[in-house]
Amino acid sequence: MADTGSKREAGGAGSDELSQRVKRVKTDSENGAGDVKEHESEKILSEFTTTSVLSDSAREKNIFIHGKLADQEAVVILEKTPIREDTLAELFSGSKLKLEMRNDIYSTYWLQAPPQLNDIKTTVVCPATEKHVKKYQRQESFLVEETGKDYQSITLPYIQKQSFSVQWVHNILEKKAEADRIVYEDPDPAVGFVLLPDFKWDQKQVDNLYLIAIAHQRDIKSLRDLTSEHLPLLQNIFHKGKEAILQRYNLPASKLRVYLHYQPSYYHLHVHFTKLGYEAPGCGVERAHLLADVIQNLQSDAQFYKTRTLYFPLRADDGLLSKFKEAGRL
Ligand code: DD3
Repeated sequence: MADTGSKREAGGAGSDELSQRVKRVKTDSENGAGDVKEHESEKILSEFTTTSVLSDSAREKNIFIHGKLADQEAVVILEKTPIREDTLAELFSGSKLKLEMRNDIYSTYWLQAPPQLNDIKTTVVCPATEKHVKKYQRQESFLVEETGKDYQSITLPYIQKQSFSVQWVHNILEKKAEADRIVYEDPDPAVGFVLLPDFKWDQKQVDNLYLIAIAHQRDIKSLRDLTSEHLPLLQNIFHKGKEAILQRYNLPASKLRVYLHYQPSYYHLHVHFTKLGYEAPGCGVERAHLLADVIQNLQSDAQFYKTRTLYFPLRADDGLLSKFKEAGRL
């Protein structure tokens, strides 16, 4: 890949990248294997009817919509993508301008970009559960203090009872989905992992790079399960993940934020790799734990994450928050 300037194009992002992506549309209930054909997915949103707008952000230029897709509950997420330096020439030469106003040396316009530069990144969750709908509803959040004992008596029973589906994670590990998006894999069952772009990332510029490393081991739910036993796995993800990102995207470790979430949004061990300076959702101090710190903490205390009090935000409608309230911990 040629380095064409200060803003590199992200590797693997060709002109038919969007069509590559829609080919992979599938649902949990299909248990992995049923790809929707490209021509079928082109029009699926023409049948979408809006129930309500769950949230939107003028600053982030996105909107989360709850609605119905052929009698099934669905969540659709629309997001305008950043303007890329490598498309500027095409944008200036291929667009029409409509004057809005002129005043002295100032003038404003509406630029009508050619369709290929006007993509809106779209995520469809269908059939969506109540949980999916709630996840995107704007909500107040509360900081919870979870001791090691609270984890055993409140959080663990709750997550076991919920049995959140990680079918999509297994699909990735088994190459039933997104196999063509894998950036790096170490297939070792004990210390191996799959590194691939998180689907929040449009992969069109490295500025908002976001990859996830998913462990091959399936029995680690979260940070709370980690002990010094897992150091070889964590160090392997840390070193080989950074190396793979340097190779593919030409980004050195000094430009990366490598961290775990607690609470995670899915209970299968994974590590986030985002570009430093990109304020990815969930990278704040109340949820993110730097992998480098996690490794050091486990090196000095094998049981660190089993015994420490951990703090994390929960949304007002989160079932786990009710459990903490019932236990008089909030
Ligand atoms: C998810 C967290 C999870 C709704 C939404 C997202 N990266 C994923 C399926 C495939 C993926 C992800 C759950 C779900 Cl919008 C419910 O995220 C995924 N594939 N974050 C990739 N590459």
